[in-house]
Parts: sequence; C-alpha cells; structure tokens
Amino acid sequence: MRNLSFKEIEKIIKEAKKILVATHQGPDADAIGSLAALGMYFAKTKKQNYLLSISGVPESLKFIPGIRLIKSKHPKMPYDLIIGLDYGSEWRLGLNSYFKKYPKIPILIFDHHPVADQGANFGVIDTTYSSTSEIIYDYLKTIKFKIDKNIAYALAIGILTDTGFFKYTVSPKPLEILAELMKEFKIKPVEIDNALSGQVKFEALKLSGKILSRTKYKEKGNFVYSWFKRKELNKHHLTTDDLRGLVERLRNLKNGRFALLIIEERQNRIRGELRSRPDKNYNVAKLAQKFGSGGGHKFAAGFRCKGTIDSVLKLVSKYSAKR
Ligand SMILES: [Mn+2]
Repeated sequence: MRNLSFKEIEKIIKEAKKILVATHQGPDADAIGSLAALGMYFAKTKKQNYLLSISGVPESLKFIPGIRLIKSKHPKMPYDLIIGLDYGSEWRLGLNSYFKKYPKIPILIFDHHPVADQGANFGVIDTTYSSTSEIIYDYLKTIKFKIDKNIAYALAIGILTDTGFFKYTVSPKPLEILAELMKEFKIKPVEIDNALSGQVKFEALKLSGKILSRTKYKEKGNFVYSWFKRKELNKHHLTTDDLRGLVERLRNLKNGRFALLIIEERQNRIRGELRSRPDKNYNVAKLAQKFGSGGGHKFAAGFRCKGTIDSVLKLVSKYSAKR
C-alpha cells in the first residue's frame, strides 16, 4: 500500500476511464455519504462509474442526496480502477468473488480506519481524519473541484455522524469544515439530526426498553452488556437499523470500561457491537480483532462469529480480563 498525495490521486482518477466505487457492508452514514458524494462528483465530471453498497442503503439513510445512483449488485464487467471507501478490511467490501474474477484491477483507498488488511494498492489511510467524508472533502478542495449543495450535504452527514456531532473529535478541523459548509451551502445540522434520529418507530422504542432492561454488569472483564435476537425484531417487523443507538445508551453507563451489545442474527451466528469512551480509555478495536472478523476504531468496533449469546459473552470476558 502506497500513500499518495491528492494530486497523485487526481491523476490516477483522470487516467481511469471507468471506475467502480465500493463501500463497506452494513454501511453507516459516513460510508453512504462519502459514496454518494464521490458518485455526484463523477457525474459532474462525466466519469463513467458504478457505485456499490453490497448491503444496499438502509431505510434511515435514504434522505442522503445521490443515493439513487447506488447499486447493491456486483457489476458484470471489469473496471479500470476500484475505489474502496471507509472499509477497514478487504472482506467488508463484499467483493471477494469479483476480485477473484478480475484480480488485476488496482484498488485506491480512502479510509480513516487503522491500517489493517485493506488490500489496497495506493491511496489515503489516515486515522487523524474524523471520517472518510472529511478525506473526500479535503480531496475535492485540494484538486479545486467546485462542490455543490448536494455533495456538501452528503459529506456533512458523514462528518457529523462519525464525529457524533463533534462529541468524539479532538481536532477542530471537522468543525471548521462544517462551519464552511453551513455558511456556503446553508447546511443545517439540526435537519440532519432530525432525519437521522427523529424517526424512531413506536415498536422500536418499546423493544429498546425491553433490551435495555436486560443490561448487566460483568465483573470479569469489567464491562456492561445486553443482548437481543433477530427473531424479536421480526416479530415487530423491525430491522437492526431501527434499533441503532442502543449500544450508545449502554456506553453512557457509569459502570464498566466498555459496553457490549450481542445480537443473535440467526442460530449459531452472533454479531457483537463494542463501545468505549476516551475517559474509560479502553481500546475496543483490539478486543474486536481477537474475533478474526472484527475491527473498527478505538472507541467503536464490532465483530461477527459463530456461537451463542452465552458463549460469546464468555469469550469477551476472557479476552478482556487479561490485558
Ligand atoms: Mn467512517
């Protein structure tokens, strides 16, 4: 993996005739925001492109401009260049069979996750960025591309959500960028907050209450946790997207060094969500990595594995007990 300047990246993009842009499975607002923004940039510069989010666009993110350009199926033909966004590990792009079919396509990356197994040839991997959307903003600014209101809006959503509306950032830079977008394009963070957080379904709120009432403190490992099963969601016609923010409620607890939410996706299939905070200073990304398919950031990470709610709980307390 070769780190490139934005000028070098501009050249690579210019030289590619057609570009496949992909973001990670189970996309969040930064993944979709940066993907949509690049798509709108390519539309304006008349660059042939294919925008891919293998898990589609979650219902809650369908207000982001440009999402109608995003597809959820592998393209049928080879591209000159693949751009990977925000993905941390290669498998999270969901492109394995495409990579096998076309192994020679170079991969350009824009990512603010730590260097891991991204499998990229070149690009930007830089954890000092708050979000991939902030990297894209910097890129477009550096190459002097004039962004429009829709691109500004998509990037603002990524920056706002990945910084938790500036709660997680130690750098003033994302805040300065947002201030610029607000001045120039009349972007309103409160509108974005309402669109993201103000659409909770009645049944989702009630089920969240039930799940939160199961919360326990685990002494071995010193953490708090709760759990739910996909079946419970199905019963109320809900998706995991309807319950987002739940693990943040656990993180807000005074107790424990970190919070764990265990989700039984189907029999013998578990997803874990992990959160910590700067004042608790526990690196959940390192913990998630012990599960092989896990990864993320220092204070927000996740993993998938085989097992039951109980067996995963035991593993997490074992991994976190010895430091
Ligand atoms: Mn991100």
